[in-house]
Amino acid sequence: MLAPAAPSFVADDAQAPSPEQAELRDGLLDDPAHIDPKFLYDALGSSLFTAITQLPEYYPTRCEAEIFQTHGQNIARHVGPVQSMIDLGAGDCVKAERLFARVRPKHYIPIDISADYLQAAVERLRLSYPELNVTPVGQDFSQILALPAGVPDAQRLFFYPGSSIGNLNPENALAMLKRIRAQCDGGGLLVGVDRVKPKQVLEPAYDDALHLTAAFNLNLLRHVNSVLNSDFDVADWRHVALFNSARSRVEMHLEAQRAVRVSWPGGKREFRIGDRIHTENSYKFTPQAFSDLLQRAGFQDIAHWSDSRGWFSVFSARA
Ligand code: AVI
Repeated sequence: MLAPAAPSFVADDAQAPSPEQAELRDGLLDDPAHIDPKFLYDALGSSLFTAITQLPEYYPTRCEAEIFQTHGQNIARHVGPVQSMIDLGAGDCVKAERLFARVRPKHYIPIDISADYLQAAVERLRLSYPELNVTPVGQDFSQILALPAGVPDAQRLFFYPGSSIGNLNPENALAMLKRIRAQCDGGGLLVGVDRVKPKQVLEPAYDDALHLTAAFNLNLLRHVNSVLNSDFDVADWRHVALFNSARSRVEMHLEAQRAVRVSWPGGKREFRIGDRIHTENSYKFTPQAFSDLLQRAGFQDIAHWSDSRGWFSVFSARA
């Protein structure tokens, strides 16, 4: 028997925007326009971010490494025994790898929106740690945190380093912490948090002399073009980074350098010279403010460690 003809609604469905396209279109049509920072991380964006972490101006990665180097033993003691280490936004997995010797997980679950980028890192880890059970997950965990079947539910450690939690607005950060806590099953969370400091330190970290952060921000437009089939020309835009002290966050924007018309299938938007697209917030916390946030999410037994300059903190908290 012949297979039935394809139903006629298939053609219409093929035209419907994907959820990502709809999200981008809605953000571009908003006033002011905005694009979610997750679109910074295509393969090139992820490589650019790795390069940013090596810049002299971008202190968070080095400060966090210093904390693990100096206080690793005390941190591991507070964390306690770990069966499964769940790495949120794992990227190249290097930060978690540095902790393996201290926390000795049996299962490692790196989760990252950029699945391709993760795959290369996982292949490397499997060679270096043949006994470690590695289960990579390509997922945007900002909305739903779905762990693969088979992750033991006892002694889970959620690892959320690099101050990535600062890229969520306060309401979403609280929701994320609550989701993590709900899946901790009596385990805990180890999270890196960037601290409030003078804008003379903050702004160069997001607007470096080599213009790597500018390239990282502008590359988002290329990623958007590939997802939305839009016609952004990177040369029409410039990178802007500023510290908004009232909101305790560094903001990244893309600013139109001339009048620009951007089109995509089924839509368009005109920008005047100087109009901005808001692309990222990076919230900065005092230790007290972050400790309060953890408590509001239901965590207890909260401890934190800082680098020698007090620029960055690592918090350990139990569910
Ligand atoms: C990934 N995240 C914590 C970085 C930050 O510092 O907010 C992203 C970044 N944006 C510009 N430079 C780095």
